[in-house]
Amino acid sequence: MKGSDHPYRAHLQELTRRLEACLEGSGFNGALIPAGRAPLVFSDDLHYPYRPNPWFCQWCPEAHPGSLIVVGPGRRPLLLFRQEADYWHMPPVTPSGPWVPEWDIRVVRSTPEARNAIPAGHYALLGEPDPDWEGLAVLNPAPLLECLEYLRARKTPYELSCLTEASLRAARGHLAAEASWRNGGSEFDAHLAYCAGAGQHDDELPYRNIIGFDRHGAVLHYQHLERERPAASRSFLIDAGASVAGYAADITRTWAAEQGEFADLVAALDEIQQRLAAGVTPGRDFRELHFAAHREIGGLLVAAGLVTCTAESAVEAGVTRTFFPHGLGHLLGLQVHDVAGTRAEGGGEIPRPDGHPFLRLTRTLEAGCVVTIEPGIYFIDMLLDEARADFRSELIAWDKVAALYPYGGVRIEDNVVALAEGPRNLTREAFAALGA
Ligand SMILES: [Mn+2]
Repeated sequence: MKGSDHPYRAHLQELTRRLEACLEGSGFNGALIPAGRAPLVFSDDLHYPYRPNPWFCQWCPEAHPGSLIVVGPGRRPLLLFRQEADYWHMPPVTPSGPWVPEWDIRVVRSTPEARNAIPAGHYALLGEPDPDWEGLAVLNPAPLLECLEYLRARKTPYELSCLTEASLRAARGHLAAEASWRNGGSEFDAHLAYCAGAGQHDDELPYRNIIGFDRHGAVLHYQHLERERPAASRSFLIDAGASVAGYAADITRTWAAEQGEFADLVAALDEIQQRLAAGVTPGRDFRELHFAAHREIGGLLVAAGLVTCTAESAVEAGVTRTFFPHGLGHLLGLQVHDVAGTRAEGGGEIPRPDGHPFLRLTRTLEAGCVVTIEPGIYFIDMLLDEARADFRSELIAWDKVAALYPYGGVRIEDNVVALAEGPRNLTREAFAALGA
């Protein structure tokens, strides 16, 4: 593709329009956006992993520590590309992607050189406070940041292509990790297989892999990787993503070792997940989709014999929240839980519904919004104990809970784009492209 018709060009134009609209009346004539740096560990000369500033990634596909961009209406974007004179590390290679012709790129060797290269102007700075850039700009003015955050939910075709690539990478990792589990690997082995399959190491992944066998599947953000393989593993839950040019995939799959009640539960939840994903359309209030998930899960609890009441009573009594205690999904993009999920247009918050404190997305979907759809059913000690201690106890079939308890839980999570012509499921597309 030639530079001139690359979707990046239209993306850059859209970002410039958004910035201009959000700057209106502010008195600023542009923004400085640093790529960020990796902080030093206390009393050490080693750094924490580098996590680039997402605002930088949105404008510029190649983020390296110490770089800075200058953007604003009516000006060509300027990249001050930091190439330190350094024989301890490999300096970043001067960029050459299809986005390069759209930029003025100036290589800088030091902070003073970068500061001197910034054209005169009244700027806002978007990013972490950093002594390197002190005194040059107003740090993160709230009205500007809120305006830009709100708009970030609408993805451009360029952003959708990055998210599509990220899903493909993640799907390759998922297939490799599943194979490792089926072939007798430990949680740690599955993690290594995932990284090899996705072609990314830990610091490149958008979040730490959640890889849980058996009961570990009941820990929503299970953070360990057991080195020992259990004698026999009956279930495998993996929540793992990948990133491309700063854009994240966020995918969960759950596998049963053998046919039986747990495999049936996984299959039934998969059907529910796909029905909910079909509801990702412009104009849909995500809170309503979250409630639809509760009604679906109520039906599944009845069908699986896990409750002794009707689906409606399971929802009303809060029993569905015992088994499904998190939100249906969240915005996805430059951050895995992308910004402004509860932000109203023009400012203010759209409240979470009572009793649903963990729902990260309360907005009405627009064309180009990318969300996760991730219903789950878990057997979590803390929540089961709470339910056992009150009126919910008689609504739950405890013998069935005991039978499924050793499997931990099920979550199925896809990344879905709301589009006028109907939802696009990036995750199912990626697995299908790999023949899975
Ligand atoms: Mn997620």
